[in-house]
Amino acid sequence: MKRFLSIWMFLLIFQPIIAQESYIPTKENLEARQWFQDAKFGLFIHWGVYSILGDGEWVMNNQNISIDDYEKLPSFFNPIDFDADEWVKMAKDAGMKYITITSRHHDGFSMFDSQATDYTIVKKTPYKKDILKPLAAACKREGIKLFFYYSLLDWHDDNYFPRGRTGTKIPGRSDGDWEVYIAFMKAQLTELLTNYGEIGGIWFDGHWDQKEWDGEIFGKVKVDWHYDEIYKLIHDLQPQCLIGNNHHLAPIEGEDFQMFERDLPGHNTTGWGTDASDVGDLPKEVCETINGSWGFNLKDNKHKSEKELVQYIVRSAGYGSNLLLNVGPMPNGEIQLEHIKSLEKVGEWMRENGETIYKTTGGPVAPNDDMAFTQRGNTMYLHILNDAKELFFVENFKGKIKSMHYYKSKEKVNHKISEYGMFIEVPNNKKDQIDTIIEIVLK
Ligand code: H79
Repeated sequence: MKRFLSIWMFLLIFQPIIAQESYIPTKENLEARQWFQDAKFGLFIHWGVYSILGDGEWVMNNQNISIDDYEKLPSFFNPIDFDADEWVKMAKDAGMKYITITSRHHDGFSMFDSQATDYTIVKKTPYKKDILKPLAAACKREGIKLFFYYSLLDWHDDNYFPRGRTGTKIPGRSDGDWEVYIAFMKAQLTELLTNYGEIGGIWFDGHWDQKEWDGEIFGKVKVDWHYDEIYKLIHDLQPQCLIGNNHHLAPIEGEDFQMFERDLPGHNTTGWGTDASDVGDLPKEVCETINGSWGFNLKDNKHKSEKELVQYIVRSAGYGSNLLLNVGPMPNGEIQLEHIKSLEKVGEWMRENGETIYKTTGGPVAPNDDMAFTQRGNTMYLHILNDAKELFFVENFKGKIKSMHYYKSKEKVNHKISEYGMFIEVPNNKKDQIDTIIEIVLK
């Protein structure tokens, strides 16, 4: 009896993940996946009332700000300098093809007009305007696709109950009803997929909040996220809309792309990321910050250099993945000058070298410290990323070479192929500090 009870309780506590079963992506969806796979570079935007405090998007949890205190923030949020066209143009000039913005982060505050809650930018801020509306319009004008980040976890809504492993010390939270919370999310997702035209995708985050975690490995999920209903709802409303979920697991049925937070696919340097064995076949996206923070952080000066940013695009592409590069706009609606400048430089690089990135797949050899390969048809692009060496070796290089020259100068590249692989000589005077690109045309 005891044993029976414990199995029963186990099943009650650890719900299996129920996905959108027998999901067959539509033609529009498959085309959208191909578009996504080709896009290679997007802008992530973390913006919310937390930006006011200049301490990142986790500030409510990190400083244990009570519900009552946090609710004062919207009354100060008045981003009079927000200009959707400027953001979209900045992204486009940087060579980005899409924008993913936080419609609602873990603090539970909706940055859009929602009838499902009063806790929104329209109803609670002096600004009173939906920011997704002008952004959607600007994106449409400029041919940039718009994706919505949507948090599954919520530190503000009592109905996010049972609570997860984070936000537990935030004062003022009460018990609520999980099923009501699921219905709320479905209502909001319906709004997001009805009121803003065609949406590129939904980017879920927070699943891991409901996973057991002993500091080293994750256990089972404690709740039923109703992904079967949520994913079906999204695909029914907009079949082309790509679903990604930052759960750090292998893709679940119903998802259309797989994302990797702050790690290249197959790497798990954070310790809580996706295992190499869970990397699937869906289009991939790596996300990373332009400094060290997602939401605006006043004291974060770890701005990545042009070289670091470009090389991360190249390495991501070498894994066949997009890079979703994040900025955290300031509370006035402007993006930090340092970041605007960095993106301008990246844009210059992409204009000159984008041919070696866009519409490519990962190359035949996985990226390493020295290099990354991208490939399109019979052409391979070998990106030399280590400017401290002159001799390079590509292990197990296979393929018959028709021509091999520097992408920029068109000069021939000294190389030798043996049964072990290819030796390449890149003398210092031929090198580019950021990326020496070699074009290899195969027979
Ligand atoms: O939106 C940005 C972040 O706010 C969000 N995802 C990006 C895109 C994010 N939230 N958390 N994380 C990323 C990583 C957090 C990991 C931890 Fe944990 C939460 C470490 C400890 C608590 C994971 C969950 C490991 C244990 C529990």
